Amino acid sequence: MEQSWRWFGPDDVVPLRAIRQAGARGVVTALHQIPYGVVWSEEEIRKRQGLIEADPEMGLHWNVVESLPIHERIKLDEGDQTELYDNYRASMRNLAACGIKTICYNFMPVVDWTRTTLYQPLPGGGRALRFEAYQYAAFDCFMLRRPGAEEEHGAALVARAKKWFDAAPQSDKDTLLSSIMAGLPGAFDRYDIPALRNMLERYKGVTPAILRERLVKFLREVIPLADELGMRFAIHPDDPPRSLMGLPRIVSSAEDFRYMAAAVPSLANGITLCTGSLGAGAQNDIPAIAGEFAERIHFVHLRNVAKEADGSFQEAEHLGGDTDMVKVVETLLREQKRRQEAGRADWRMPMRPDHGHELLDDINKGSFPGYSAIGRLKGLAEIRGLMVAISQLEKLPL
Ligand code: DNO
Repeated sequence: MEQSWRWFGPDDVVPLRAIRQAGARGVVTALHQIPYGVVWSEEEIRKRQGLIEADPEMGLHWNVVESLPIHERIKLDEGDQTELYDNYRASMRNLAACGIKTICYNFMPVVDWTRTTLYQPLPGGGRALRFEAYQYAAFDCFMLRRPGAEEEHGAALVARAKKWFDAAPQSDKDTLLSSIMAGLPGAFDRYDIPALRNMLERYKGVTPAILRERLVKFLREVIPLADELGMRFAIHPDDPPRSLMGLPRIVSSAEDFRYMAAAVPSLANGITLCTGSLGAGAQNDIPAIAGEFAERIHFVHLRNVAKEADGSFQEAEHLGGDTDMVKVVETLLREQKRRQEAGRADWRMPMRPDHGHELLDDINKGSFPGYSAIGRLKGLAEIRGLMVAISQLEKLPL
């Protein structure tokens, strides 16, 4: 696999040289400074590419865009979207002209990945991302005060949530809100409670079936051009793979991928296999999903989570947690071999270690939540070890 690393651009406290030291060559990035819906010009793309490739000795290159974001009005199917689609396709053409052809994106309404705790202490002083079900219920029921939320969460969780909410100082509630909002990269679209309520209102009546239709509409607007340009789209699954704040989420299971593939069969309509996002859902068997959709996997995020009975989960070590990473990696290496034998020049899949614990000198460095240097370096090193072992034992190309 093509070992890669997410870089948030010049403002990322984890510099490009850390990527090289961690042993990756592929750089996964986005022009986070450009507002959603605005064209990524070839000039801006080349500028970023220039930074990444400035030192030829490091041998880094920009291999995946994560993400080319979809404007909320497309998910809302609001107003005339012609210009948004024209701009999106213009960005695709500009990226393709620069040789960048793998696009990661998501179709989560309002929020992206969502946690309640960004700094859960680990034994020995590390820190992890965590989703605590009763705190999320407290947010939904008593901070957002969403009608119907209490019934959805169930009595036991609501009772625990209420106890927490009544005792917690305002500063803890503020931290909870900012933790829940932390998943939106870049400087745009972070909401406070009134703005969130307003967004939820705009999604009122949007069922999963309706959102699915909108996703298919988006795919029909972009996948034909992706085919023409030789680009690959890789949808990122919902994280966590369940409805949040009553919003529909439609990229959470094998069934959802089946629906997408049937609606727009081109292989350019592919997926990002994010083992951590999918792995937080009890409905998902990750090695089985990797096997079933192997030919559509254009990008891989490897990470593990440990689930708890009440719906809470915590980010585990990359080879710990509930997902059988050995099986997943073996399945992916087999798919690579199949692609190689089919004569595809780009048979190697871009892979990045997703999220890492904050470890040792990571603490208080100001890296983006989940994107510490040492934690991810450890994750990548463990996965690399696994890849090499499987490749040698099973005679599969790395
Ligand atoms: C979280 C990331 C996601 C991902 C987007 C892709 O750490 O994996 O935020 O970048 O959902 O569009």
